[in-house]
Amino acid sequence: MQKNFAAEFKTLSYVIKKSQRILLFAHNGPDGDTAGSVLAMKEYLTSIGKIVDIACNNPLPSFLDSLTTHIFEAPSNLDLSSYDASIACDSVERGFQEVLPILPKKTATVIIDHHPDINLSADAIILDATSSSACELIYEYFSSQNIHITKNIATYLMIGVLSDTGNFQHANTSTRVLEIASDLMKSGASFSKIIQASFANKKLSTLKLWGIAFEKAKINPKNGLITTVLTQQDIEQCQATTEDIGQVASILNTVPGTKFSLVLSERENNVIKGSLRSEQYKGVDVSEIAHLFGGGGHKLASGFEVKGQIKETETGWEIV
Ligand SMILES: [Mn+2]
Repeated sequence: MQKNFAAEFKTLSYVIKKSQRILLFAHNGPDGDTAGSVLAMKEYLTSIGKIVDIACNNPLPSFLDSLTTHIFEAPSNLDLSSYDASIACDSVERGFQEVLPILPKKTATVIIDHHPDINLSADAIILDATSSSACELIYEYFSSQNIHITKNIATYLMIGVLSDTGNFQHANTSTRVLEIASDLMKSGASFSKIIQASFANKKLSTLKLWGIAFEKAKINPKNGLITTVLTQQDIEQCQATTEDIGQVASILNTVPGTKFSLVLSERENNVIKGSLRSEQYKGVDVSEIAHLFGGGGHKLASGFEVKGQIKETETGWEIV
């Protein structure tokens, strides 16, 4: 974290103090960072007597089943007018923008994010694109307020840090990230349990889907792009889910001689998701490509969505 959030942290602390009912929001297609963030927040807020719900348009990712008993509720199942405060954590433009206008004026709103180019307004915005994860920012908040980090909180924050740094492999693994991880381990976060649940726990359906993705991968020697596609049919054929696609772009990006990776995958409602990855030493800013397609993200990890379907041809594929 490079910014000084003393004022925003003070506002967040005040909002929490004055609120009885708090709504946490996790982004669509929840990953380890958004989930770890809202779970850590829920654990803390509940411990100080608040009534807390977690809203998300999708259920808790199944890889977290062994690490938590909390659940995610669909926003439509909650009385959105009943909360004193709402805190959205990570990639807030994936879902929270739909909830914000529905919340009553009395509801205080807070955004905690590490994605650049966020265009939502809220009563407090804690946004730092140099942070590895939303969980890193929440850790900084807890430590600024001398909030005790329990074993569960430590585990949840560690899930986000590990998830967004690719187990300390990506360029966002700063010395601060390692200090935080060390402190979280001292507080009882089980590194091996998280790795086992989230990274080392690959179902056969996931591996089969990866097999299809790797089989189809192509390298463009002109620009160093390694790319592949996954259709809805591929996903169904392996009895996999869209959750299983998450790591494909990062793995392709490890192929020697490539500069960046792109995975195009068909989602529901005629949407194609593009996931882009690169590494610091490769010197490519993938967020520039994501911007061309109306998406966004970081220099080394970005995404976009376009309408259409993937049509596979003899020479490759096209979007129709
Ligand atoms: Mn994140």
